[in-house]
Amino acid sequence: MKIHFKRGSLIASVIVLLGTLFTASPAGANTAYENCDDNRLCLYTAESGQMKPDGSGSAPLPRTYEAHISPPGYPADFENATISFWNRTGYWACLYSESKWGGTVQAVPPLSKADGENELSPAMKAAGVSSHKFAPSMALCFTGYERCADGYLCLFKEKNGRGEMVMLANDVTTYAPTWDNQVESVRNRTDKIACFRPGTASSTEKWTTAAPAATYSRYLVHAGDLTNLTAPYADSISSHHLDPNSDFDEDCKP
Ligand SMILES: [Ca+2]
Ligand SMILES: [Ca+2]
Repeated sequence: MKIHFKRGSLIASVIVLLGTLFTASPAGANTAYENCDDNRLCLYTAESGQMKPDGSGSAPLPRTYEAHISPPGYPADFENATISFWNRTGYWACLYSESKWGGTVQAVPPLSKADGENELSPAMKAAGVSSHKFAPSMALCFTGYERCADGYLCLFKEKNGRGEMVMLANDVTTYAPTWDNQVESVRNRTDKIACFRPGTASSTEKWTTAAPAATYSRYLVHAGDLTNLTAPYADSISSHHLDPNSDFDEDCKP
């Protein structure tokens, strides 16, 4: 009887202690890094895994994403609203200051919180987190070329295949105003040579370089290649055609 009585007291004490723990925080407040399940990236609107009160009286929930969901942007209430994060996935979480994985980059290591050296950077705080993706390595946070599907010529508005992308399968004689003179990198996953022009298909415009002094009517990106565009081609191409490469001496000739 004595033994049973002692066990009973011990269990009762533990229950009282647990009760104390669970009722410790006042209603409506939230403690650090709550509501983040395993294998999720959780984005919080205040420092150290806290959520900014939303005026409803109950604690708002963080935004949480499974490791296969890499959104090009967030709903209005979460746009530029991230202040801290918990990456509970096994991937690097790549945070971007612009939508469509553009702008400033912050690579968050797997299984890390926004503490110490992993704090959201001042640059990112100023510009605001606007999109994210998951990557198997830190380096892959700094490129977006993987989005280009096989068989397409892909144009990107930022260097390294980042920012807005368009995938094309055919010749384009005149780029739309939203793309004209705005391409900064290219990936060619067609089986043809991509021949970029400084003007429209019918234009006689040429690029000129000073050292060496030369003029170019085409800029070539071979099948399977990817590249950043440098001067004078960056932010300058206005049309392209795809050359089947059946006549080596005549590649991309006007
Ligand atoms: Ca932003
Ligand atoms: Ca142009």
